Amino acid sequence: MTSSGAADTEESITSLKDEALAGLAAASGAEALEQWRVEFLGRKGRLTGVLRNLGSLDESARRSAGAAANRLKGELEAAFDERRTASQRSGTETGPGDSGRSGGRTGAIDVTLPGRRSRTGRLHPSTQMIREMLEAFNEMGFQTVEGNEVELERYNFDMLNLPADHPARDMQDTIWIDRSSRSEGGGVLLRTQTSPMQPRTMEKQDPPVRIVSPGKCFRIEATDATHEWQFHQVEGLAVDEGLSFADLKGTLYEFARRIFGAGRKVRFRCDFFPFVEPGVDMSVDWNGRWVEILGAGMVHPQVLRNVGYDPEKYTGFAFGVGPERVAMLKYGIEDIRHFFSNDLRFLSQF
Ligand code: FA5
Repeated sequence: MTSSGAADTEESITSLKDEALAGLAAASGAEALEQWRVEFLGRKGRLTGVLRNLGSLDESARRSAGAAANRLKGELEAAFDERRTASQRSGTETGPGDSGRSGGRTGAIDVTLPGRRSRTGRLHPSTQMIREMLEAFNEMGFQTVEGNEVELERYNFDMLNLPADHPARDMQDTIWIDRSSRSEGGGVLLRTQTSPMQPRTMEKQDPPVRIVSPGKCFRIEATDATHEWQFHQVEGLAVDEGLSFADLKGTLYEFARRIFGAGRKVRFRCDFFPFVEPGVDMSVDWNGRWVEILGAGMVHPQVLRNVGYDPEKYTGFAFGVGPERVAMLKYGIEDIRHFFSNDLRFLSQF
């Protein structure tokens, strides 16, 4: 081939370069970039075509045109890599309206799609209710103390005026952990109530006492809409000189007012618990039906004696409220078994 053939080849390399770079600048999205790569750098692409034609040039023309073509190849590859990286970084591989054409290719990002909302956790409804109840009592001057779920028989029963042969022990069917030393009051159990926190607190401090103690309780129960085998209680205890039944009623009325509002009807009735005298329970109106939420009473003189307090000098009142029952009444929950069934449809309402 003549030198004019060499000049033609070099000219076509230059115009190919201009065309390729303009095309690359205009290519938007992963698909367009890939089309460009196939057209200019692919095995059957236009640059390969130029390289193939070099064979028809004489040796010196072939050498210079070959060098120019190889230089262009390197330039185009570098420009392509740079363009692709920039496109991936800006997240516009699949630009607006491009998602249909790319057909959801792996790795394609459509920046126009709305973000996915991440699910956040929240406190269990029992925990929320317990915190609200504790806040009400804390504001009335009661201090929060924590107890153990695994408890000694001595505190769950004996110190509370419930000796081993007392028939009232059957009121709460117990889940035992170790019964081997029961006769000495040393049996170990899952607490059936939070009341063991009464003697535990009084053993440690002198009056005045004013505490609330939340926690889980366990009983062998035939479960139904208002009874679970595991549930929570919030225990309350106040001991001082001169406390009377009026203080107990005033405290619990105020508690009900804070939780349910002033309009809700509550009712006290006589009840029996071996560790109080007199004993009561308090119920709240639920669509014309009374639902019991707590047991309470004046601390029995024998319980005060058991911890070394003088019942001639000190009197006190105590109560045990069930937060699941309170939440049922407050939020209209029909069945207590929802609380521990771990169903997100229920739990996420709170
Ligand atoms: C007691 O457990 C006494 N310790 C309460 C008490 C404390 C009385 C201090 C006097 C002085 P009772 O078994 O009634 O009492 O339970 C008290 C409250 O716990 C009930 O009103 C109810 O709200 C809740 N509760 C009791 N058993 C269950 C259960 N199986 N499932 C759900 N909540 C329960």
